[in-house]
Amino acid sequence: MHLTHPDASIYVAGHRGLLGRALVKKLRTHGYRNLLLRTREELDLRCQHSVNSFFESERPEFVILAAARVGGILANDRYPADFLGDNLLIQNHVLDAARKNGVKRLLFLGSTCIYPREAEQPMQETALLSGPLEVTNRWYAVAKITGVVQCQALRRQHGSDFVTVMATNLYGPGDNFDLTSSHVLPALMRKLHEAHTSGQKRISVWGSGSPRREFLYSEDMADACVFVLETPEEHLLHVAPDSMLNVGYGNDLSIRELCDLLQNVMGTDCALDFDRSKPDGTPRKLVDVSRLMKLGWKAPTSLQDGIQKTYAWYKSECP
Ligand code: GFB
Repeated sequence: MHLTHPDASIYVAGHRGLLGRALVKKLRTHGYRNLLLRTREELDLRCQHSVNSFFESERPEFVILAAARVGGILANDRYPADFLGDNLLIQNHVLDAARKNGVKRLLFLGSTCIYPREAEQPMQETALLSGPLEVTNRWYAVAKITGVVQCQALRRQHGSDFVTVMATNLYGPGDNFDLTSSHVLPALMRKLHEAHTSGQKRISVWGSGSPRREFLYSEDMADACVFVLETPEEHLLHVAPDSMLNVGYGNDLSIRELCDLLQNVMGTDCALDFDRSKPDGTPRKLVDVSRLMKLGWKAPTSLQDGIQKTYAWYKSECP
């Protein structure tokens, strides 16, 4: 059942993360005033007992599962057991409790790394499980694939209205700017800013610069999530019979081109040193967004504008 009422109770799991904070802002803008929010300290989603107690006492009507252990290419490689294990625990507990407590619709956040490394571009939802995964993030990918397939299984066996959205690489205000665990866009933004302000004027860019990535502004992703929650089930399943929807910007660029765009928007002029001892990861992962476009949603924020907004936030929060 889709979201219609401003008093519907909506549990946003992971509301302090990059997407979670954008979701809370977007839901409030849309007039939803009954949001259930718990920090990690208040509710450890890796603990099944705590998750069950929370669902039994609060009985959320709608759930957005945006809580996950996430990170960039190096963090995925360094902490494979956490990326696989923590994500499996979180999603198993939440999906099970949501099903048992009659949640009306749940939105599960997948990722475009669930698709095979050599999937045809742009990648369609039907590419799921059609070939081998990229090695640098297969731990995380296996966990997310399990979540997507579990949502499909719960729908099939129990009729649960659980929908999955596959987010491309997100960026925006509140992102992780830590240089060892972050994704590429915030890492390069910070490196350029610090090199520019310190007068050092050179930055290290991991890999060859040739991999291509698609970037989506976090507030656009939040907008897509609310749009999907508000879409009637029959429309949604007509377009997405497997209840999977890719969410992307619609085009991609190489890491070298991303550096040029960042420099342009940020007004920096640094030399780039490509560090080929670091992995490139998947060569390309552009998603096919035609399902969501058919339903009537398209990302409104250009990469240039999104970078501008993110940089303004970065300068105000981390000067
Ligand atoms: O964003 P990123 O860490 O992860 O890296 P993925 C994207 C590309 O940017 C890789 C290069 O080719 C990196 O080598 N890169 C260049 C850098 N300089 C840097 C830098 O300073 N920091 C970082 N982090 N990268 C992630 C997955 O894959 O995508 C996650 O690891 C998830 O599990 C996420 O799926 C959406 O795009 O390769």
